[in-house]
Amino acid sequence: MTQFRYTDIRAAGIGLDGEESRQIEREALRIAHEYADCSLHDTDLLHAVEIAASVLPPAVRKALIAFRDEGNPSGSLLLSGLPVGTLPPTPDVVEKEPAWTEVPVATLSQLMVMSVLGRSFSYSDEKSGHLVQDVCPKRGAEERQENSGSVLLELHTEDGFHPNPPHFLSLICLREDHDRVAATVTSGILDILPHLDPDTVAALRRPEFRTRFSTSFVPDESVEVLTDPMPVLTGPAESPELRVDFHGTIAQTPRAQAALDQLERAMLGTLKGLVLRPGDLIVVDNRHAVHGRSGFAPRYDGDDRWLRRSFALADLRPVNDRLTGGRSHRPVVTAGDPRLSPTVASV
Ligand SMILES: O=C(O)CCC(=O)C(=O)O
Ligand SMILES: [Fe+2]
Repeated sequence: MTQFRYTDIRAAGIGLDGEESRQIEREALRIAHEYADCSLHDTDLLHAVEIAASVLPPAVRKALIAFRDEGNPSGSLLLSGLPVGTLPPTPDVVEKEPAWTEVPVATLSQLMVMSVLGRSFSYSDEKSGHLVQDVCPKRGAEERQENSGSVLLELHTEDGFHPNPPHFLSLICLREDHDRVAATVTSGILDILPHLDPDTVAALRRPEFRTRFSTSFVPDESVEVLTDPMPVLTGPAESPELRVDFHGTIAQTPRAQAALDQLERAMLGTLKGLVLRPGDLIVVDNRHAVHGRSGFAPRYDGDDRWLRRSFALADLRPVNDRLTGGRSHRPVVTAGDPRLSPTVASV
């Protein structure tokens, strides 16, 4: 499988007009000027962003507030027409990743949107703890099941292996892929619950699934670390929360495997998505939806697909003692962790 089949959601997106977009751009440039020497993790900068978010059009704020509090069946929300500003070439190696001050308009516009949904945060293990991270194809990483790859990225909730996965993630598009085929897709648990039989739902609620930690979250990449057995679905019957990665979640029993297969089939059958264009921003409700991306062909010519991603938590208080360097979550697997012992970590 190299492509997903999905219903296009562009028409359901909320568009900003030129004047609305220019107003956001002006606010972003003002903050960028005032905080030019600061890290994005700077508390005063983040407060300035949150205050500036009042410049978002009321219809956009209302949609974000409703999405934050109630969600929706598909678990995603699309905004279009956000400003991205003047852009440097698409980075293709980690060392060349631009500082936020080189992409101030897109970065601060995205953080304004996220500030309506929650509190921006990151993981110190990943992409140097950047609060907004580049998502672009990396030479040599083509086959990886990570956002630096370019083969089809299988459906997943973000960081489902982590004790504190993001509640929301957003992806803003700066550049499309050359062939305009890289579709970002989502599937919401509320959309598919009616397609699951009660035995499958019961099986998904049993702690019979282990999920592999992403290699960047493990100090020794050669060791596979898995979560303890846990359920895929938890919480209220009518609106369960979801943690799954169809590449990294390993069912521990035949009934768990059958349920996981059924869940994946149902999700693949109800995908919503689109090929993001510059100025599009998609928000994913990470407790209620999976996301993925179809395959595409990078050229590494500075004009490749380029998204930027950021995470938000509904509340920082429960994780405040685990944050470092601003809003970066400390590593959860460190050298000496018993889970790094091959006997514990092996499947
Ligand atoms: O590239 C995309 O559209 C999605 C990538 C992704 O899953 C992520 O960055 O978390
Ligand atoms: Fe992802």
